[in-house]
Amino acid sequence: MKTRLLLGMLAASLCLSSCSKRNQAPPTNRTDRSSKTPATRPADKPEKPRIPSLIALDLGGEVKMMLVLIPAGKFLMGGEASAAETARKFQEYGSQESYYVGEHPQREVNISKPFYMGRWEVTRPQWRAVMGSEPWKGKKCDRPGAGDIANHVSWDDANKFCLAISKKTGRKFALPTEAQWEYACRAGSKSAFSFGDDELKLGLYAWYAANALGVNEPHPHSAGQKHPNILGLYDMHGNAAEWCRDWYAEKFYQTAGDTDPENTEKTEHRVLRGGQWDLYPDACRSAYRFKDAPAARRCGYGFRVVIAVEPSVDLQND
Ligand SMILES: [Ca+2]
Repeated sequence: MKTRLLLGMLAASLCLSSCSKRNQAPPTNRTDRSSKTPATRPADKPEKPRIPSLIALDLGGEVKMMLVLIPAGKFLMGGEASAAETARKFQEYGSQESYYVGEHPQREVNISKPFYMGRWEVTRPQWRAVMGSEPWKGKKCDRPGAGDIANHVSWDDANKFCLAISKKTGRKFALPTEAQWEYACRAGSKSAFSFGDDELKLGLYAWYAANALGVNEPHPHSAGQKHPNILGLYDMHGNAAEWCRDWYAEKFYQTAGDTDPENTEKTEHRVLRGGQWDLYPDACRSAYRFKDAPAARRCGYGFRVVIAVEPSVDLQND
């Protein structure tokens, strides 16, 4: 009886695929795709070249900058939990609800164009190759083990770098908007961090208070030592805080447009994202926003850059 039942189920299961095909109505007109699509593409319609997922731009002196392709798409921008819940979750670090209100309301944002983003925060060799200077030299965090991240740079400095590297390479470099930054950081995730919600895993992906400042390493660390996110971007959480293109406004998310939002309305501060080597996990979350004056230079401040996929597309520098 059991055998018969099994055979019956097997027959039924096979029938799900083969019988349904038999029962399909035949093509009723000549627009059926399989009968029209030629085996090869006509010679006058060449296949569109594939966009490389990683490019390396030569900055001279054997210094290169690698940039990762970030596809266009939609995502939920902003706090993964309410400001009150986030404050409760991170209360052991002295968190307060007011730290997180700027992350709300969480909203769907459309990043309408693909772009390339620096695989790493801008490094010291890259900065030297473009600017010929060393803004971190002699600062309190310039000490053995400080690694190769270009830090102690202001927003104004970072913007000058973008202008100079654009001139050098012929590509239009810019700082990412904070929407581009969070989209790239999240890499499809909706959790507190790009790898999930478990802050105990943060040390695998980030230099932050527990494994930098807290172990007497009060400085950024060299690029690419931790795990990248799923897009291949390193140190989006922690290490250097990253300047973004927008002016900071705490209520910007309440009024910003849904497609490629950017706050171009002047305020006293520019946006920083990703937390930094001396901050707690709450400030290294994908959604966390903070700010400083455009001229502020601090040991924790660095940046990464973006360029358009098509060289002809303009990315605005202020
Ligand atoms: Ca960072």
